[in-house]
Amino acid sequence: MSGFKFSVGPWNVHDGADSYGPAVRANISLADKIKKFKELGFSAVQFHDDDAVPNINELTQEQIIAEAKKVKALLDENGLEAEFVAPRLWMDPHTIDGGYTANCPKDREFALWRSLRSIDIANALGCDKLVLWFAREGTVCAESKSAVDGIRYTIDAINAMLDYDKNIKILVEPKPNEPVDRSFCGTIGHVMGLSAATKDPSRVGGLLESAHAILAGLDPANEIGFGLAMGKLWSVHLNDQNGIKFDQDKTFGVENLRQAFNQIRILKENNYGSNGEYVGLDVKAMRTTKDADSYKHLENSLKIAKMLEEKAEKFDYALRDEFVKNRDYEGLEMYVMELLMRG
Ligand SMILES: [Mn+2]
Repeated sequence: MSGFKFSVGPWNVHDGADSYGPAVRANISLADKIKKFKELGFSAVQFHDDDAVPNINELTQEQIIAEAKKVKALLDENGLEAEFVAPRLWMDPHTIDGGYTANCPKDREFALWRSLRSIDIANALGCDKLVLWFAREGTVCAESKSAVDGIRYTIDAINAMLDYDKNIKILVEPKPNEPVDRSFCGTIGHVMGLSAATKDPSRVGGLLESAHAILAGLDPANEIGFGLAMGKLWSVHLNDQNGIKFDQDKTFGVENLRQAFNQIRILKENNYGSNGEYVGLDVKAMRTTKDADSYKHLENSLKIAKMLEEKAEKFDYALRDEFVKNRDYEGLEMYVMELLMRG
């Protein structure tokens, strides 16, 4: 029995289109996805603003809230919670140069408008978390923006969100690159610095994605540990990634099992989830996956996470302490490998 509650986003079941080719699977409706997420054993759903409210730009605030309430009813019918809402700022014609850090003031205003509407949607869905993935907050042409102004604009935008809703919590999801070449806020350490510079650091924390940490050349478990040490790790996107290249969102644990084990272990050791935090699985199906297997990568990620939970439960802390006392790290390492490799 898993001690974690798991969450997932509608984008984790997709048609397989990538930068080099069109869709290869049929689209599945949000209603069907939500029903299936419940069957698979998820407890909550994560949303982009326009996952919950398509055509959001065309609607008034009242219409947006009314549309979001329909999605809330869908969640209630299936016994699922909403975990968070994230403004999808990277897909819009207004944000081709970024959102909060765009050089054009009108585009920065648009980014804030979408963020405040995302808070409205979160309230309608009954959740108090807003996630900001800074997709285009950085540069492709390094001289095109000031990194100093970019971070100051970002702090101003977060402060406006904190003012707008006294209960909203902001979770920043760092990523060092892609689609930008250079991000202004690439790691959980950056996020904690940003949090400290806002008007209410107690409501600004982080979401760590395994693949994003690996893209930064860092260990995801230690990034998780940094957020936990600050008391500000409020969500995770567990997945896997083969080295420093494009963001792959592979099934959790399939590239580096020991690294995956250590992510689960550090979450368990620190009672992650005891304040209602979810373990999000942000994974994508392979392009070769057939329609009938549209959810297989999610099933596999859940299975692997739960199997690693069992391994973490078996981890012998007294034995670890003995190895540490004798400074026998060769022995400790082999113990971990045997724990992972033996049934
Ligand atoms: Mn990713």
